Amino acid sequence: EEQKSLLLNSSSCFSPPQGVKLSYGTAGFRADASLLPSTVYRVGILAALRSLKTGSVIGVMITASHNKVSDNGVKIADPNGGMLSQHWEPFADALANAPSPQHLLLLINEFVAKEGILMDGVSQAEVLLGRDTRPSGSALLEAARQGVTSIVGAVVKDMGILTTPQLHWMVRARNKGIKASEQDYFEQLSSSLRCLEDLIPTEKSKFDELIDKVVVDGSNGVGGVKLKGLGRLLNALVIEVRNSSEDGGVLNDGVGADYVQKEKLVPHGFGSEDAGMRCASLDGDADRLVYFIVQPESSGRIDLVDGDKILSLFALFIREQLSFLNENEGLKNCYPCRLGVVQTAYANGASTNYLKQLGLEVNFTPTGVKYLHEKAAEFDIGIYFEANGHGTVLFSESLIEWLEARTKEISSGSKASEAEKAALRLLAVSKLINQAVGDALSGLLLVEVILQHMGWSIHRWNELYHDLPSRQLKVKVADRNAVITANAETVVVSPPGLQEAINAETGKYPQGRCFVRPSGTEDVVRVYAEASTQEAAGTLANSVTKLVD
Ligand code: 16G
Ligand code: ZN
Repeated sequence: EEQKSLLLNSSSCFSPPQGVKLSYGTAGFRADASLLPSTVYRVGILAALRSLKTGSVIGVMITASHNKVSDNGVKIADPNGGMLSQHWEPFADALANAPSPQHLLLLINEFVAKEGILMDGVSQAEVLLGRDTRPSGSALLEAARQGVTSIVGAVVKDMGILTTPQLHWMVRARNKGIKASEQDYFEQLSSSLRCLEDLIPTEKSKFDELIDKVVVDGSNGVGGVKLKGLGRLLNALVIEVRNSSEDGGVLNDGVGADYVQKEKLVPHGFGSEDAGMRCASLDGDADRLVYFIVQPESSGRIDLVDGDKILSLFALFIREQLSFLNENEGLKNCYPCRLGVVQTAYANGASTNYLKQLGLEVNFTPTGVKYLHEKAAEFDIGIYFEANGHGTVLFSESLIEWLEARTKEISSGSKASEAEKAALRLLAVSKLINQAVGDALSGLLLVEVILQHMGWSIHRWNELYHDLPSRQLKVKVADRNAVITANAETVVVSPPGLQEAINAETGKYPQGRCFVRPSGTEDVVRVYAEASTQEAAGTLANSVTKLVD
């Protein structure tokens, strides 16, 4: 009874927008911020129920990532710090679209019964709330708080302004019983970085001759501010941050990883004076990272070093450590480590070829972090990246345990063997790189220390392979969901005949590759084409666009 009146009262303050149907897409709910208070309130309820169901801390992040500043969004972090379990997504949709408080109550009652959630008033639930720098964020955070606390026994912890990966990290840490403040996050990153720096082979540490700083575009968002905080804890690495939220520029406007990757143009705040420098760009909530090199002269063009190349760099480094690890070791000391990489159809074909040439197992999933993450978790070390710069490296529990045991035997003072150093490095990587979700800050630190380890400039790194020219287009259609795909979005199964037509077109181009898929975030069908020249990629994309239209 208490529960019922609590819910009816609080939900009457949050009426859903008229005539809008919201859906929990690949990145949670996203819309113009003015449409979202009721949705965020209801996600608060959902998070509290999820916490009751799992007996764990749950996270709610308020962000619209790389989208424009007037948009906002909300998504849930599950107990392990990953995305909300997919089987709860339909319930999220139903809650968000319930037309009245009575409907809402009915839905909740049904769902609570179906999932066997204990609402005895004694069970405790805890939800961590975070938001990015969007001006609409504080009111929406308040709505989330109202939602959570409308469930009896549920409490909120406001973690303030955070990057998305920080919130996911905190949820994961809390559920492992580890301290989970921002300070703890910074300390874990900086100490594992230091460990990797200390293990750089001396003959390779000729990094001083290279440019010793990285210049980072913070997309006028939260990432830049946090990176400055983190940077103060680092001793060797120099990070110059531009386009931080406190610099007054507009979030994601002509800046940020999405802009740099899609437009292949220099972001605001960068210019020809930066030509040849090692530059990087974060997106609005700092879960994407790309690097770039400004071309000389004022063309505004860049050489993009995208998520595929970050993945290749990580794969190369990890493969090297694994080979040291098992070199000259008896069977007893060998760990049969399964290394796998995961990409989407957007991965440049040249990157896939490169990875296969390294002898790596390359897997493909549909677009969206939840799919890549799930696949990568099947390996002892699973590296996943989207070309857009979202990705991370996952380590299995059993490998971490083995590495911990292996490194415990190393007596301090004595010289560690190559195998022992490799084990120490891998363990440090597992602590540095975010195990919950792709994280631009930890990704950046790992890229930087691997470049130092290799003694490589960004140019050397960029030369690992040459991207095939590609072109992306979008088509507005009456119903994007009429396009149904299979095989990790590489094949259209409906409407009939479309794939055959695409094949016929693609066959006309040397090294041609093309696929179409409905967007998960916009009301469009996307077309991606690759070919041996930029012109050919453009023509192929154009002609396939006409087939879709
Ligand atoms: C979301 C996804 C991102 C994906 C993008 C594709 C998460 C956290 N984010 O931003 O991974 O690349 O959608 O958008 O999963 P699209 O479906 O509109 O092409
Ligand atoms: Zn993002």
